[in-house]
Amino acid sequence: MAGHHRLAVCAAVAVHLCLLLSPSSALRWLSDPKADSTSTTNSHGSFRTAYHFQPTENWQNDPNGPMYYNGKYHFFYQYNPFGATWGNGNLSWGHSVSDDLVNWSALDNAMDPDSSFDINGVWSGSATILPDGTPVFLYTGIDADNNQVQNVAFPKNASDPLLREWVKPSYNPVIPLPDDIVHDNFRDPSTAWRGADGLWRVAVSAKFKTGAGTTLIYKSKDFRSWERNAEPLYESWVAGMVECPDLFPVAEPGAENGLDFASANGAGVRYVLKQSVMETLSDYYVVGRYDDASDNFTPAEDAAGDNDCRTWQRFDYGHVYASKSFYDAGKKRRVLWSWANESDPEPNYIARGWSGVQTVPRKIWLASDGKQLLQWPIEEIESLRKNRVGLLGAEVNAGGMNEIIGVAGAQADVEVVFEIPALEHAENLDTNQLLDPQRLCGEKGASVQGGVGPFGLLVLASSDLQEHTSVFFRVFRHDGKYKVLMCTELRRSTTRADVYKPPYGGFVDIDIEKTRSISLRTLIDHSVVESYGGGGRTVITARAYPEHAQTGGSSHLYMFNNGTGVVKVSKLEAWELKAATVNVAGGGLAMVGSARGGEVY
Ligand code: DQQ
Repeated sequence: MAGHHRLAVCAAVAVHLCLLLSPSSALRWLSDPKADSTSTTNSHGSFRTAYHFQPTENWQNDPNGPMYYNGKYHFFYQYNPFGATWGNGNLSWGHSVSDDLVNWSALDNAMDPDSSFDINGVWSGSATILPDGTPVFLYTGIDADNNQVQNVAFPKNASDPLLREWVKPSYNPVIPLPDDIVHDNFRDPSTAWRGADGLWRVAVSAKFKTGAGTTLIYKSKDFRSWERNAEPLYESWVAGMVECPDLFPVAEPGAENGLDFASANGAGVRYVLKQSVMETLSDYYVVGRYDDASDNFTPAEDAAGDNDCRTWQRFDYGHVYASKSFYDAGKKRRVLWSWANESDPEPNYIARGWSGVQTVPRKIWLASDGKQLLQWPIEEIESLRKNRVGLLGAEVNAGGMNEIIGVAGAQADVEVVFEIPALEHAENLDTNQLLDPQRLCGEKGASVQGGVGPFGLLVLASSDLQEHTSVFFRVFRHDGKYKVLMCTELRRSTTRADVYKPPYGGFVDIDIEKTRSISLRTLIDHSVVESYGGGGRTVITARAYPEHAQTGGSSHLYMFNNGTGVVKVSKLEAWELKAATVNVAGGGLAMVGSARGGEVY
């Protein structure tokens, strides 16, 4: 009760998160004797990321054609070589290569808008590895009449390990605009796959002139002549235009290995269909069955019954879009990329000279319940860890906050496991509140005292705590069961008023009554806060622009608990992360011979 009172008084006077400080001496920190003191300094400005993928400068958006080819990873992306906005140039495909998905070397653009069938833009598409090992691109071109058409491109020299040059045959487009499709809503071919009949299939997003959003299937034997199926793979009258479809098989529930279409066989194989919904700028996926005889996809659960993909699950409840996965034949896993746009005003990023990052590549696999995907940062990210601090058994008292000292908070990786000794204080939740977790996170932010939680991390915090981004859980009771909410709240992330600072939230599908604990991993990278709750069941990526970072202040990291009961911390490990070599001048792979202007290796 005393804690409750002090918080209430505090809330009346404070302008920032109002939590009571408990002495950090309650915690026992273990420093890694191998601690590395090399600099993590980010030399590109305070919001520029140090280990998330970015081109050297300018605008990027969707991930395109990621692939593993002859021992190297290739990443292509929607790129405007002429500036930091999407709209002041016709888009190209940027291109970088990597040995480890962490350190990247920039190459010349793979494709520029230089042909009649893509003169107004080389838009999104995918790579497919043919049975002889050669890669091929299918992509959308905006043609001279501003129609969207689908084109093909091949490597000029498939024995070049860097696949520097790509050839677009003059017979493009291979799939012209159909009569029944809206001219500027026909795009984003998926990775192609081969059915038992030996024909290739590709999924393409479209909007019928009648109004329905759809995903069409085209079939081909040679990647040149394509014929459309009468039945779409997906169609909805309510979800609007869907973009960037991704269809892929997953291994049996709980198995972490990935599958590609060639290795997925048998009636029991489950597939995932992902759609990017233009109206909400969010990605949704569902697990289901795909039959390559009829090219039908049936969601395992279709609660709404009208194919409304907005009712499916989210890869990420934060600020990401247009994700694309690929099968990594090197490590036999499926890896997901997603674009995280800026969320401050355009003049700001024009002034910075760059816009858009990619989330850390994530391994994805089917959870043991068979219903949802689990996501985890690829293990290679751990090669950047240095200066570990660890914590042996601690408690964060009601109203408590403890600083995690010993790591630079602007470039960090934090893993923490919270144990919840008692659940009886959980707040009640009504059915309406269940429907909108984002709104719930806004109403019940970190500063609103709860029963069980909110507890979690404050990251990118200024010394005076005026600025902080909170990542936290809150446990509710609904209908005799417990529900765990995960939030990332940006209201106090910066004192600047011109930034989009929403709350983000999703429920975590765990039985907290049974586990009595929940994990949180947060990757912090200057303007990115990427958090994995419940072992990767719920993921939230947010962009933050703390002013203190611009004025030379350091960023701090805290654990907090603003519930009425104690929360135990059974494990905490935090690392500073070194800067990766991401398309920086002078930092490329030794064998990269030619590169974009100004980046000579
Ligand atoms: N971005 C691309 C389109 C795609 C959209 C254009 C999704 O191909 O539909 O940059 O962000």
